[in-house]
Amino acid sequence: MTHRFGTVVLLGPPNAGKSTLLNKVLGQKVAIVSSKPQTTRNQITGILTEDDAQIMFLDTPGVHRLRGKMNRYLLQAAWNAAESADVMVVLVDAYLYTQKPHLLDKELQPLLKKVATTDLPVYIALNKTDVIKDKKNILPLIQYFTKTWPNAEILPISAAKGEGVDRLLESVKQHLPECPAMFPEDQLSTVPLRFMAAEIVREKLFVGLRNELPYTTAVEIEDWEETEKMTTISAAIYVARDNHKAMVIGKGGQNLKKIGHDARLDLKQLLGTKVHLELWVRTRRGWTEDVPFLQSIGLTGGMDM
Ligand SMILES: Nc1nc2c(ncn2[C@@H]2O[C@H](COP(=O)(O)OP(=O)(O)OP(=O)(O)O)[C@@H](O)[C@H]2O)c(=O)[nH]1
Ligand SMILES: [Mg+2]
Repeated sequence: MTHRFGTVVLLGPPNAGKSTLLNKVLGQKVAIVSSKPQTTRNQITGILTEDDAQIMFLDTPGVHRLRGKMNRYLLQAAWNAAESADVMVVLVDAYLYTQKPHLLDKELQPLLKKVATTDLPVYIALNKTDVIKDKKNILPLIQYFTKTWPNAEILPISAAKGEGVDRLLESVKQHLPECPAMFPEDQLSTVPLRFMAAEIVREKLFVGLRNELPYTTAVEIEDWEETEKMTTISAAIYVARDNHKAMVIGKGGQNLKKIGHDARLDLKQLLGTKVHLELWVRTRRGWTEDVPFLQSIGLTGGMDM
């Protein structure tokens, strides 16, 4: 039997469902998900092991046009991932574009050049089809992509429901080089556990905090101690301004309590032990522009990962 191994990069605008797709493919959560755009900030890997293939997926930050140092790093992480892949899967929120077709050109412009000039096989996954009631509405999107990206193959999917995902997997697999598996079959990711733990806390900030606040928060694990039955984790939540501290903590500590509670449940599952989680909110003024700090929390544009 032929065995294949290769890398598939998931690219697309923010909020398209890239991380949802990665988790669905693996059948386990390795990437955090929220209804807010720009949830993913690093290159996240997920390893799928099957009898005839092992596929390394690279989940990336959504490709967008925003100013600032952190956003430049986010974009760089996505492009670096694309450079190292064998296949490119571009995910788009098809439901959004059936509602607002005028956003198509605007949101996909930054991806267009990459897709048009790549030698890699490209798949466009029209995602969120589960919420498109009248499937006829997908046709204009297929026409749009056939015209603008003639080198790509188009597949409607629902990452959340898993519809079309097997077909996508079978298609991408055919393009991977013949090669033995590179990772043990039970390895799900190359992302360190400590980083995953920080991500879980960050997900709860994205889900639990309102408005723009999550975009100026970051999480760093400060201390980690484990025994067979218990993991004790101390994590810092960084905010960019003093007055954000009170907003994260909430009235009577309500927000922070909920964030801690929800994060602890996920951490318990991830680590398979009881978890004691301590959260500290710290101010680091203007951290989104502070390059050494960005590097210290792993936002280096995917350079060192
Ligand atoms: N209805 C529906 N919702 C979906 C589907 N896939 C993703 N979503 C939702 O879309 C939102 C964004 O999903 P993510 O997986 O975080 O999207 P992303 O592309 O990783 O976003 P960034 O990391 O911000 O670039 C979440 O609320 C998901 O639950 C889908 O197939 N159907
Ligand atoms: Mg994501």
